[in-house]
Amino acid sequence: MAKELKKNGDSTPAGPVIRPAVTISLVPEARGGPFVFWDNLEAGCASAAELGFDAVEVFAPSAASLEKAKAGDVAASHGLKIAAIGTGAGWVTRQLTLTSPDPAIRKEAKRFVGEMIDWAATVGAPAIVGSMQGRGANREEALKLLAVALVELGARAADLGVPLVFEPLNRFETNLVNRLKDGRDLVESHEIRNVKLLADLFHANIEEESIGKAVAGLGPLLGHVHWADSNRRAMGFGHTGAGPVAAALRKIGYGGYISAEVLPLPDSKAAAAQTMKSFRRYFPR
Ligand SMILES: [Mn+2]
Repeated sequence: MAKELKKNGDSTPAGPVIRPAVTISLVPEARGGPFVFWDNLEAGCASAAELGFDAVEVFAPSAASLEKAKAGDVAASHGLKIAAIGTGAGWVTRQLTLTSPDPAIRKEAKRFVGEMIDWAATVGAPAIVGSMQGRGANREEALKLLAVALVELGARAADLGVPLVFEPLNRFETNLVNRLKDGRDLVESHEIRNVKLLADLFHANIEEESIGKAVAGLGPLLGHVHWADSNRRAMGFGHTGAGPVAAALRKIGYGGYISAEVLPLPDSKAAAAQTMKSFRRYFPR
């Protein structure tokens, strides 16, 4: 909150601050996935800090692994916050989903995500439910199960003073919630509380008529952004028009992170550096 005022001495509040974050995966089984830094939290944080990021988003095997790694302390030692914690390792490593027809799998998925929520809250961060939504052979039934899970997990996060973040995914990754408006409709129904939406611009590029309009349509329900280009590379390395998206974020007064959930191409540092270049272009401070 140190940058509430414009640097030129104008005392007009500059509005909510948008901050850059970058992903670090600590999940070997996720190799090939869209994460900038890999395997080494300390080294990833050092690079992130050097490049000027404010925070890291961590994709970890479990809440216990984050606790053991003292992930909050490692980030803080580099002057970084934890922007968010991904929960998809439950799917990647154990095929858990919140909408499995098998109640034992659903129960274990809820336990897995619940522990991630609990740990993330200790560093003031939200957990993200993306691939843990699963894909349903019976879509209507799966959507009901998803709503039940989000009611429960949203309440758990609320008790700890953090939101839960839900991420619509493109059609090749789920048949449940593909578009941001569908995500909004879901979390505004079924007594779901304290659940915000994640706008992943790679998914949005596939599913939305207009990414900017879809993002603007979320208003205050927008809780996190995955700042990725059309091909899942760093913004600027594909063909998404970032300008209208940045304008939409400012229009709705978004004050969270834009996080680079992108492929480490041509390499991790180049992807991270390109992300900061696009951040500085579209969100000059
Ligand atoms: Mn994403």
